[in-house]
Amino acid sequence: MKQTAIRTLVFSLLLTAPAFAQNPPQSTSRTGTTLLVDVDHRPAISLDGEWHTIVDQYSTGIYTLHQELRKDGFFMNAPFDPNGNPQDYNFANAPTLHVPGDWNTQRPELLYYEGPIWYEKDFQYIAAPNTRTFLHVGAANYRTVVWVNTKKVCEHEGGFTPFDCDVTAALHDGNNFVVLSVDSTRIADGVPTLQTDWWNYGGLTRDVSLVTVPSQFIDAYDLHLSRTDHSIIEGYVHVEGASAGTPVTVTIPELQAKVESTVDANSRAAINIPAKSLSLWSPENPKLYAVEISSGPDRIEDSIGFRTIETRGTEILLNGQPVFLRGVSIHAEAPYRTGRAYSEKDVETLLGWAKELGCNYVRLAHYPHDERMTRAADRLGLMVWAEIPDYWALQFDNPAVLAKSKQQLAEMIRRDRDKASIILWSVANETPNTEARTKYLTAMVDLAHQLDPTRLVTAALLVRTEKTATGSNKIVDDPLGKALDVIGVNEYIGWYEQHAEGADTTTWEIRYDKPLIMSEWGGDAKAGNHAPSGDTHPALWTEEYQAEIYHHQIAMLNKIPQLRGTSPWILMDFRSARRVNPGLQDNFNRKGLISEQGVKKQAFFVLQKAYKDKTLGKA
Ligand code: GCB
Repeated sequence: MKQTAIRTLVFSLLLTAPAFAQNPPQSTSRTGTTLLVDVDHRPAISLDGEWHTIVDQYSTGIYTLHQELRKDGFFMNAPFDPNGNPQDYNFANAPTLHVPGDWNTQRPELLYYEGPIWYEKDFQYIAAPNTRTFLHVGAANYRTVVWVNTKKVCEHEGGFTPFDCDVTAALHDGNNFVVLSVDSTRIADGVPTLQTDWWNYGGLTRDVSLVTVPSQFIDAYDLHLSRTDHSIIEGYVHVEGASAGTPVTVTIPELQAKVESTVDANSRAAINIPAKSLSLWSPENPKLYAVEISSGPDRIEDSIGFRTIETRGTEILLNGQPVFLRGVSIHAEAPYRTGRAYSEKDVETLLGWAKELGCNYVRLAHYPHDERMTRAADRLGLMVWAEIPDYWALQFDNPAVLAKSKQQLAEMIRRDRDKASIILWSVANETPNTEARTKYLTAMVDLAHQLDPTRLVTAALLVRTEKTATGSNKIVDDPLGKALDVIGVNEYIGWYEQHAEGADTTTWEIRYDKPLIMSEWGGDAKAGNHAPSGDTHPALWTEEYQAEIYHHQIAMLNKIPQLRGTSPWILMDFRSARRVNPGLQDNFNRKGLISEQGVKKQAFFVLQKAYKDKTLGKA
């Protein structure tokens, strides 16, 4: 079979250099038609575990001394022969790193490392007739090149979305090996770009597996509740490689529903399922249905909840009913051990804390989290704001960067469109208000709507402040607001501006007739750092002062009539290279309600009370 690397993921099969700054990839376009979905429900050979690794600070594995591309690079995985030609590497006895997992927290000497690291793993494989096999990478930060048995099979840019390389033609029966170069170098034209307020955890941060599918396989579907008729599930199934007329069957056993359809000339079958006694998904009733989709020899199973989400004026309507989002922002930082979160245990802990707070919603900042997180949100009944790392000052006038953002948005939507929990796609966080930015992000909003017309699109905006006689007036009029369904706003009254009491004299003017979510607010406290008892003016960085910020913010937020949700910053302290104040920060952003070691700060209980008593937001 001809080797066909996935066209939407492969920038160029000829381009072999992983030191990408010199070799910017061709811009990509995504159709999503040959990518795998629902991978966590498909049978797979896991390649998780120990991988041999080589830290390659100078990209020696790819470049000669004159910076030419090597033909005998590390991707050849040549066996070391002490009597042969001198060879500067030897995967066979190279130290290992665990996959999944960032490299920074696995070896003390890699904590600050940014650059390329090579990964190698041997595995056994026996081909099955009429199938295709993909190497699935859950996420690799930031740029990755993959070789199988010395053949280059794909490249991917973007640290938080999955990719699947077609490795069918590169594999043979018996012993095989895969070599990946993962380069975490921050680049100006990357998404995100050079500055972020989180740790640049590098490596194969999520699961890696081999997934074999029939040569004609289900590669995309969208099954959702009709907004106009709550007794109809509608959508489509796409079968890669299927010619017009190929049958598709969708079954929901619990509803005794079985629908047969056929694909059209675009390999896509329209689906319409009458579902009268449907139990709708909501935080109070996170009902998921087992759904089976089959076409020819391919069959997949999924767990899907059915609900609608829309806006009416300044209301957010879940299943037609107004809803208030009681939330918290969460980074994919692993509790207790630190590092990138990836396991069921990480997810259980983080979302368990969100439930304990009384949340019905979480903002998964600032990039797509592990799929376990959105699956768990589905099961636990947490509505989700899902985001791509269009963060701060991207190169908004660079079309190649826009292509990267679009690719990441498409990958996120492709992976997660089957999750009822996700109600909001966010296209950006705190971007500068410039014409180039507005044009760029409006294109992103349009793409989100086009790829998924069933959900709402948002972004976290910055606000303008005007002084008033008694305090200040916050004006929300960022022109990007025109394109959004829901306006997100970040503000830090009591931390980056004014004292906590400043919230009492702040008024809000929202110049959009749309729902508003206060997507960030809060302040830092070092767990265990307390003000003296009876201190009526606790100092910054104490738990008491952080709690005070929460008290004043809650009172202020309740006065904003069109407020429909909040996700204060943030559930847990997280590692950040920008936070270098010794003794207080030590490379952690301390705005967590909980420390990275699981210690709850006073503000946790302030917010918990407001959420549980429903004294923040409408009941
Ligand atoms: C923000 C950013 C967030 C930062 C936070 C902070 O507005 O969106 O990523 O971590 O402020 O702590 O400054």
